Amino acid sequence: MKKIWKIEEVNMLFEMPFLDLIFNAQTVHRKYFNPNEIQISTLLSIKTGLCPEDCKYCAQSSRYKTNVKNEKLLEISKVLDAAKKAKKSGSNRFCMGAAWKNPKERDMPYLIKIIKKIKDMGLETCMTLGSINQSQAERLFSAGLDFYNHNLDTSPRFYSKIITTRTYQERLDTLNIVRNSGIKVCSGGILGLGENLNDRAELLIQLSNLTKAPESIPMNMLVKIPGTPLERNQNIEDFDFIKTIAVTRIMMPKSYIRLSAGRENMSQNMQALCFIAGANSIFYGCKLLTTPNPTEEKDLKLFHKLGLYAKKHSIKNDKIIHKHAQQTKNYYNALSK
Ligand code: SAM
Ligand code: DTB
Ligand code: SF4
Repeated sequence: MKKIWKIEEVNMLFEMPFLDLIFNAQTVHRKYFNPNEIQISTLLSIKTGLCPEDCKYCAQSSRYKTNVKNEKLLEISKVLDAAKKAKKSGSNRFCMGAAWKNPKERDMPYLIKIIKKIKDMGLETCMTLGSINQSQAERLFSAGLDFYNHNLDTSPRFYSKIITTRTYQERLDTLNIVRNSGIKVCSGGILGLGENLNDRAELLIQLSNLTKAPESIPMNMLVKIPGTPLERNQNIEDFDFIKTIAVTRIMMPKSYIRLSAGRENMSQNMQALCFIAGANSIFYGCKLLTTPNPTEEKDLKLFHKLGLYAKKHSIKNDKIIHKHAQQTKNYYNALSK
């Protein structure tokens, strides 16, 4: 039976000595996952800027004067070129984001076409388009959409300090619609918004208490965007971020946890600790939606140092990762005998 987490239990996890918490999280992680395998996704912004929403962290909200160059819906050929490149570099999922409150009916044929074409390339597909209705979700699912990303971002209490143009309930409704349509759910949050420990615990409770926990949980560290109200926020402590990953792993043992925005400002040691705490997915490629991400070369070097390899990696020509994948797979198979 599904465990319903209470706030006191989650707070107890956060209060555990760091090493005990990490050990527990890694133990849980090994029950369900190969600890050396990382799922990698590539992101592309298919419609950038001029978003009517007021998310205080976002470079793309029309309310703030940021350095983002606004762009119309990207041409289909450009989206497909980016997907081909992502596949070639070893990603197994292509995630597309649009700065919308919700997709309009006139956008549906475009979205359906790119999903079909990208699926034909043998890639998994993910989209994040804001709120969607049941009929849209069903059509995206029929086209082959594997995942829909819509983050709860933070606790219900703190949410209204960050976003006023979309309610928390609307987010929960969208997640429900996505779940019922058959599309897999990708939902997580951002740390460093100014939330307290209780807010982090409440966010994880909301995620784990959904009808079914999200298959994919992106954990973002705030990227401070000049011009947004949060540009001068205090940094979150590395250990607090790592602890949140560990608690997420314990509460949602079967979900992929993605180390998402913010890796550009994380040391390799910090990222390694996040993997030990149970993170097993990253965004791969030098750009997120509008901000920089570590280069593929830098990430491959990190993978090599840690003996990690990409899930269902399709990098046939990359000798480093291919050889290493085989070695780590053999090692893992030997261990689990
Ligand atoms: N417009 C769509 C939406 O909000 O659902 C999709 C794109 S939106 C950029 C996806 C998520 O990225 C947000 O919910 C937030 O969690 C994360 N995000 C956006 N800007 C960020 C920033 N500056 N730092 C960290 N995470 C960010
Ligand atoms: C998610 O949770 N993080 C990604 C993805 N879902 C769409 C977006 C991160 C955006 C970081 C800021 C930017 O590049 O504009
Ligand atoms: Fe718009 Fe999404 Fe940015 Fe919010 S996070 S302002 S909805 S693009």
